Amino acid sequence: MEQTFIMIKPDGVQRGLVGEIIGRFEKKGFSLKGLKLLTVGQAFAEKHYADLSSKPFFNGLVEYIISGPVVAMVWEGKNVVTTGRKIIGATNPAESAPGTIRGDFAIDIGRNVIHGSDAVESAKKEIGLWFPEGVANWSSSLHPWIYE
Ligand code: 3AN
Repeated sequence: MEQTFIMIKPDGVQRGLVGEIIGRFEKKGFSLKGLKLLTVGQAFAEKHYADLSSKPFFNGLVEYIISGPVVAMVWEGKNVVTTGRKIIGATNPAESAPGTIRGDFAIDIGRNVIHGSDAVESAKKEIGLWFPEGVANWSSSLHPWIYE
């Protein structure tokens, strides 16, 4: 089954949005496979955002991500990468629809509360980076009520 990497950024943790965000993925029917709270260092953040290293906002982005603890998660389910991005909303909160996490809880693009993998391939890469120890192997007893 497909997996995605979701990270609640330092602003989301500081603002007490962890439970709200986890609740949205849980209530949708996705399964939590990995979860930890950690503060990452500069080299790690630069690795996570390597694709954006040429962007003018790169240094600010790295500073923001290392500024406090984040909640790193792996969620599993059918189409979880694409659907997870829909639950999160557009990158710029000014364009994210109400009902999405960023649409409901964020204003500034540089404080947009949450990260979600943008493709199955990047999800695999990010899960490998953030969870080198691997993730849990369990199956929810609710599956027959969620999947046909
Ligand atoms: P997403 O997080 O929606 O996949 P990306 O991968 O384009 O978006 O950008 C990664 C992160 O970089 C965003 N979550 C946001 O925090 C930051 N970012 C993107 N564009 C800008 C920008 N124009 N100014 C400041 N920060 C930005």
